[in-house]
Amino acid sequence: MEETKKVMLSGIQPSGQLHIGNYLGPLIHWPEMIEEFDCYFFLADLHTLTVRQEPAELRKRVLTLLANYIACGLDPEKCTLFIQSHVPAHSQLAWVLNCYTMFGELSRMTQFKDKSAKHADNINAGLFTYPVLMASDILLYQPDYVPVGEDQRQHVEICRDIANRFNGVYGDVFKVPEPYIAKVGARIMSLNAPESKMSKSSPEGCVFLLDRPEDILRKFKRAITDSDTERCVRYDPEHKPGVANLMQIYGSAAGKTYAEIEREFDGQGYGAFKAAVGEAVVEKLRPIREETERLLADKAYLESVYRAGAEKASYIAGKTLRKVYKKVGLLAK
Ligand code: ATP
Ligand code: LTN
Repeated sequence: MEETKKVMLSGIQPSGQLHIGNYLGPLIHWPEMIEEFDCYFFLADLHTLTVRQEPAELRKRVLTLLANYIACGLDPEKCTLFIQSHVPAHSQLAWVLNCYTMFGELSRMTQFKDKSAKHADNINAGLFTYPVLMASDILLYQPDYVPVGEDQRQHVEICRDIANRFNGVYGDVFKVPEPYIAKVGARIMSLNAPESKMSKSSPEGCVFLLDRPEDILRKFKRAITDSDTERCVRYDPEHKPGVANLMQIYGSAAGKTYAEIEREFDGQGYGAFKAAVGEAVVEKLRPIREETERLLADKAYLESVYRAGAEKASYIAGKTLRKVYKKVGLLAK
């Protein structure tokens, strides 16, 4: 039975603190998946080097993200949790795949365009070839599905293109994976600018997983709703994007449908609604924050988790890498 399980893999960059977009989008669904799939979840630390990092800060963020993963319900006994840079095969496959990826297709990536506009003083080659490293992360483990938020769809698509191109030359070396994108929560918007997605790089509109309850309540109290005259809670993302975003957050955090939320706040203003969303998020995040703090106090345990994860991941990744090296004609040692 064990061998027939489908494989799932995903990763998050330790580029800042996790926010509720990362959580309510992809991460919240991962714990259910570990029961059904053979899951690999990793921390994409090499990817964060595309933007300048403060070394001590980065090391701290990696441990915090690992603790967050476990606190969110990723039991290391039931899935493989590891750190990207601990498995050298990721960088090794990335070099080979760089030679099977076209300049033109990388130039069309929206994340590259966005990030190079944002970091105009540091448009490095790593930022450009980011999707090739991501394709390597994925293809090494031959997954069936890659659960991510909507903004990563294009990266999974280019990974499929690279895999198909390689398979076209050398036979079925890579499984071609599917993106796996949740419907609700796939795109949580910023609380103070509901037209842009909540993003670590714009911390002002973010609610972080480790925020204190009073800060969370304050952030929701100040959240932008809408300037329309009809001040009622109704799901209408086009005309009421601020309210729709809060409904999305409330729906995921409290497990309610939009119709239920509309009924609950029928005849009430935005004040009561925003307070309720804040409360629901505080309650949802409380156990995660407490467990993360507990885990961070136990460095020896975290170390044992990422060491065991690296060993398991390296074994699988090594098999795929050896196959690729052989196919392209590198002499085995
Ligand atoms: P950055 O600002 O550095 O780009 P980010 O906040 O967008 O970071 P990532 O580390 O790029 O977060 O994303 C981690 C995962 O969370 C990805 O699967 C991504 O699709 C998802 N994600 C990021 N932001 C949101 C959001 N606002 N709503 C839903 N999912 C999101
Ligand atoms: N690019 C992703 C992080 C990431 C990833 C991956 C996700 C790196 N490698 C492989 C899924 C599979 C991001 O910025 N969220």
